[in-house]
Amino acid sequence: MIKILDSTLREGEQTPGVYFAPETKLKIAEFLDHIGVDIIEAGNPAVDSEIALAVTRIANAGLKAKIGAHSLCRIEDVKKALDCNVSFLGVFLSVSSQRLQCDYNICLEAALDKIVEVITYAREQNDSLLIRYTPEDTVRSPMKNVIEAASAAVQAGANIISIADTTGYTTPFQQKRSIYYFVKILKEELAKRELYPQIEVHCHNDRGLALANALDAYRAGTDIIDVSVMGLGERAGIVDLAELLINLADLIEDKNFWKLGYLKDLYNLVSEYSHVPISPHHPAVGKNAFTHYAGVHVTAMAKDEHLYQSLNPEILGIKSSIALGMQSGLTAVELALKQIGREELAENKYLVAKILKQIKEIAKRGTPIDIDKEFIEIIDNC
Ligand code: HCA
Ligand code: CU
Repeated sequence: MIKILDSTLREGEQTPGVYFAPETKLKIAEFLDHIGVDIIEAGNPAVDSEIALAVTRIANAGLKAKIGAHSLCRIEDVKKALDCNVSFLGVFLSVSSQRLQCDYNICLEAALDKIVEVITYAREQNDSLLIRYTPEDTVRSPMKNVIEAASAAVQAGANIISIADTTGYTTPFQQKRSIYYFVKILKEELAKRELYPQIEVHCHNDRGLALANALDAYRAGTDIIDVSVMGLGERAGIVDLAELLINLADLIEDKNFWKLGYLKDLYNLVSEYSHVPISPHHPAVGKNAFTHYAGVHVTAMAKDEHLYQSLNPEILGIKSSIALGMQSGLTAVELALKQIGREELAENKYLVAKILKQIKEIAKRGTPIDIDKEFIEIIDNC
């Protein structure tokens, strides 16, 4: 069964301007736990003592999900992470040629030594800790380096190797540049060495392909996929939690495995505290995700919702709705009258036409018409 790692509290908090207070983080973590996320990456405790406090609180909150800390590949940082009582530790160190040369100024052997030293240390501290090693910027690193680093990490005690598309470079249609290829090759090469870690993918959205790449990785047999609420993260962010779950739910047997009904409240909470608005046309959770507008659509929907919906809004705890405006037809007015409990007025065809004319006039201002408020005023004026 595919596992989900949510990184709203770590990668998501790397969105410029975003800050979540510890109590907000706990609330977000509780929602993620209700939904059925497997791992919650709660922060990098070495960044700030308040982050360490939040990670500790979440780790001690008795949630079902594994609670994880993110850490540079340094013993002093790993110590801070383990002090938070986490059950998951993610350490990262790039083995790309550029990074080894211009940044760390070390050779591959020295990088491997560091990886082994840090992971051995973490494993010695805790037998049951889930340890992930990420060769950051995996997909732009020489495959040979990635295989060496991953093998060394697993032999030192890592359970998971994450393939990070740190810069959103992969694309499903170019074989050697696809995450599908990376998952397959890495699994095969490690299996040749009799190493069988879980494989995770971390897809950034710089090219708008994060979700496509995550699904490509699923097809290749990845074990874990990283996400965040609203895809929050550095630059263009990562895979969006809701978008991934509605797609995976179609592919797995138990359609109710994830409790998607909590998504909307979680998104509203994260949007409120991150000050990042939810796009109205965001799949599954946006205001318009199940709102029907043009006359032809609304008339068809009144007969059978499947005609313009391939997703069932009920699994998300949402009801489909209609919008009123320039594109509306008479059916929309009749449905809006029903919505406000005045369906008897729909008998008066002359009145319905007059209301529609009025709606189209108001629509020219270019903002939505609220059925439960402004529509009532329109009726009163007709
Ligand atoms: C970062 C980079 C990272 C790390 C992912 C990981 C990436 O912000 O530190 O450690 O698995 O995209 O490579 O998010
Ligand atoms: Cu990232």
